[in-house]
Amino acid sequence: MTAPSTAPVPAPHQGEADEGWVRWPAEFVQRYQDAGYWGDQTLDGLLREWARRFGPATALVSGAERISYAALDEAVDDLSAGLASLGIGPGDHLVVHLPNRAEFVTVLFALMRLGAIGVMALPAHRRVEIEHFARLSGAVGYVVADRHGGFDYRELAREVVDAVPSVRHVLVAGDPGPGSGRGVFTGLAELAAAGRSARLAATSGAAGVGREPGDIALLLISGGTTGKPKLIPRTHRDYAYNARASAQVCGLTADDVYLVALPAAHNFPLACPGILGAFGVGATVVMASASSPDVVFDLIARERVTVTAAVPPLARLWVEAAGWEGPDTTSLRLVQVGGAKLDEGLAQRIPPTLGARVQQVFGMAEGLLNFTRLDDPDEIVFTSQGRPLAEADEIRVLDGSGRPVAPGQVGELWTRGPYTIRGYYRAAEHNTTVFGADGFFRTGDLVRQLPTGHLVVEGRVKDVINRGGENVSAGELEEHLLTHPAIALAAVVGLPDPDVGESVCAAVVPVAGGAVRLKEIKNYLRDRGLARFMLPDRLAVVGEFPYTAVGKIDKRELRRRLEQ
Ligand code: OOB
Repeated sequence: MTAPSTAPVPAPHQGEADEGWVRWPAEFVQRYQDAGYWGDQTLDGLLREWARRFGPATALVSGAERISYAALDEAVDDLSAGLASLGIGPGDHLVVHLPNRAEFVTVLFALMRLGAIGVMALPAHRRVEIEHFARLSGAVGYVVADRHGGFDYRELAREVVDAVPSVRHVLVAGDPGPGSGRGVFTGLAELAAAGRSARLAATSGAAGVGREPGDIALLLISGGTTGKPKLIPRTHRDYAYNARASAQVCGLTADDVYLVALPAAHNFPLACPGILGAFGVGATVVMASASSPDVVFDLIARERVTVTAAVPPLARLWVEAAGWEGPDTTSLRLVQVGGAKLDEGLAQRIPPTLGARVQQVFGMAEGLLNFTRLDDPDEIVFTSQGRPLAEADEIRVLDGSGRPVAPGQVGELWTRGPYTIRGYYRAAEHNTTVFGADGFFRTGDLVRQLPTGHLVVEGRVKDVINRGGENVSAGELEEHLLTHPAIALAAVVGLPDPDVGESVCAAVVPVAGGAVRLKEIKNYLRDRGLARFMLPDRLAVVGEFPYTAVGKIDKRELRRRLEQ
């Protein structure tokens, strides 16, 4: 085995400055093509093929709309012609900020068909994030819904247009509102209608503009909790593999009905296998306008949903609500859970309450995906976060000085592979700190690998609290706290302390009617055999945790609140 090189990249690669992103070296392109990971089609080219293969089958259900594969492909042609009439074309960036509705899908593919690039903002993002995405990408357009979840996105759009001069177009799903009088606001429906007329008048169809499968298809947002969110360039061919292989691991077929309960713009419901993986096999995708149990259970029963994906706090909500409501989930066969550590207790409650198998997914927008397999033993499914998707995923578990840890020991996960990026978009400086010279990506996740190859996530490198020189792993302490019968949710954070640098604060949400006190918790943990230095210094009992845009517990925000 060659010694892993984790030395920082000395300087941006040639070409990075020009293009703003890092392509795979030629040797790897060859390798991934030869091994069959990468095909020679763009994602919108694949949509054409799916329309031919699955034509009349239902591709998409959103509210009262049911759209066949053939109609979806047509709608994408119409919209892309409309976008082209605004002067939007190859290499243009647009921030796409849509909730789960049909337009999310048509916009995504229409942009690809033009060679334009969507930046996949999440509905919960607000002005600070959107302006950051728009500036960083040099966006010419901003695509929003009129209103969603009690928020008027057109008002936000006005602020963004004023603040970021490159943004010339605001495209609105629904009512473009009074802002349309100022010229920059256009309704997506009228744009598609205009595009349709133009297409019918033209002698030849508005064909794709010839982006290559190795070009950027879309920019995902990093889930990272340090600094500003990064943009993640995913190419057509790496993302197509991502979706296709994920669908295979889930045994997805044309008979499946996939429910998008998480925000569609997130990698998990978009391509793991999500929307793109479902389309690839001719399955039906159902958009949930909200992820609440009432909305989700209604859709599962009405559409006979077979597969869906959730983050752990959402899965907990569903499990608890199912206990009360007794929903009809007889169609459901698989619930994927990922995005944050799923505790074993919750994992075990999913099959009996939701009537489906659980699959743990440990993934990241940067690429690497790990899945528990459908035929893994329960023990593995409940206690591990899965094993890598691809044979060609290279995994290294390294200690702080870049040396491999002994098998089974905890270390930081580094990875490289056919769908893991080689650099963030327009982030040459930051890239030198998180990508090794050999292209390995430093995930920041602490893991240990089981003899079966499955990974167990033990926390984040930065989520270790240094209390006077002693290292307390937040993730480990959280797992112990969660075994306490009165604790529903736990998050451990370090708070500034004049004496020891950082003190250990356990924030907990008690179970309904549950009471917790620091002294009793410490006794409980001590009885479980925890060392004295692992015990929390403070206990914060809260009614609710703050959540990130995709619904993970937001520790940064929690820390900020606790510090105040
Ligand atoms: C998914 O992607 P991101 O980019 O929002 O977040 C990635 C980070 C990982 O580096 C890890 O720290 C954490 O989220 N994470 C997990 C986890 N899945 C993700 N930590 C523990 N257990 C898990 N199962 O979150 C994402 C992307 C694709 C599929 C699923 C999740």
